[in-house]
Amino acid sequence: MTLKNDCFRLGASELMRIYRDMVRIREFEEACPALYSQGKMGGFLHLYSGQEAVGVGVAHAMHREDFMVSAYREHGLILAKGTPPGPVMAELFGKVTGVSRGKGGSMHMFDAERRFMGGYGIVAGHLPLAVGLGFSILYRESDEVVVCLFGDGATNQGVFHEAMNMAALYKVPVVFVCENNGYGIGTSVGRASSVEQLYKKSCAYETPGSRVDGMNVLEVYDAVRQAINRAREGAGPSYIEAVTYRFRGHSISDPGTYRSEQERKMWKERDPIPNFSRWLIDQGYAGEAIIQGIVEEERALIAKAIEFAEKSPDPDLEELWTDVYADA
Ligand SMILES: Cc1ncc(C[n+]2csc(CCOP(=O)(O)OP(=O)(O)O)c2C)c(N)n1
Ligand SMILES: [Mg+2]
Repeated sequence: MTLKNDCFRLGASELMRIYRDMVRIREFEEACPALYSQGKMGGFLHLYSGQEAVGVGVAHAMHREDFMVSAYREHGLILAKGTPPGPVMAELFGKVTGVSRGKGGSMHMFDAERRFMGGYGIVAGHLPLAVGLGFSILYRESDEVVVCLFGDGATNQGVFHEAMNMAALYKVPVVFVCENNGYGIGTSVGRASSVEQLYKKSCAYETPGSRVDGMNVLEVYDAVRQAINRAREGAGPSYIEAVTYRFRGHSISDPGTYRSEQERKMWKERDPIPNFSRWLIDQGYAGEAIIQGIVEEERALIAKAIEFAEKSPDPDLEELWTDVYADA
């Protein structure tokens, strides 16, 4: 992997924030399995470890007022969009202080203030929502952009094609980002998709498609920022396939036995975090002590988030009747 900072030439402080954000997600995700085993979290739990370079590269390429919409593997994405770890952890604990007041859990996180518009459990079900959100931007004659993230499995759904068609037809400001982690649960891309280079699926809609190394945060950043600029200028949607890997099973209950040890090892060597920290050191942006200090700070931040979640109250029973309809 070659990390290059010659496209948008990011400054030292942004590069260090990128590193910190990836570490925050890893520390958050790696704290979850033990808490789940202790019965502190319930329901599904889909972890993002390994895919941090995609979420963080995307989030850094966005403006604060741009919208992010994603599938259910989204703890890392909402953190990358700027939501503090406390309310994200509290959501996993089902507490009232959670981002969705404890009613959404792992798959249905939402932070309208930071323009993280969910967290959806139906594979590809959120793509039309992203297009609708994009259409509302056109309607309001505003210059925000929507970035819609989804898995490789979503590209085999009919609704993926409907969304791509409508977005291109109306030149909607949406950037579609496919996180191709090689599997939909235990089914490899090659067994589910007639086309393995998933970026090619956008050509039917005359939407520019490209493939990037999803373990390389700067490559993701460059591609997404270019696509966002294009959308903001009114030129319509783009589609980016980021090739990545999840280090853990599909969900907490998946031991992942369908993947060979050799495959896992190969991808672990491509871990986006140590590769980026090595690059930061080699390029003179930081020394070992600063890199290690960031890990310790983020670990402490996650410990505080866990404490916040533990101490927070459960939702009141009355909460069962609220947030059922938008105006209720
Ligand atoms: C419409 C629909 N069909 C099936 C499922 C069951 N399901 C949950 S996750 C998943 C795999 C999706 O894989 P992918 O889109 O690659 O996302 P990843 O889990 O790899 O991030 C499936 C089939 C679902 N949630 N929704
Ligand atoms: Mg997948």
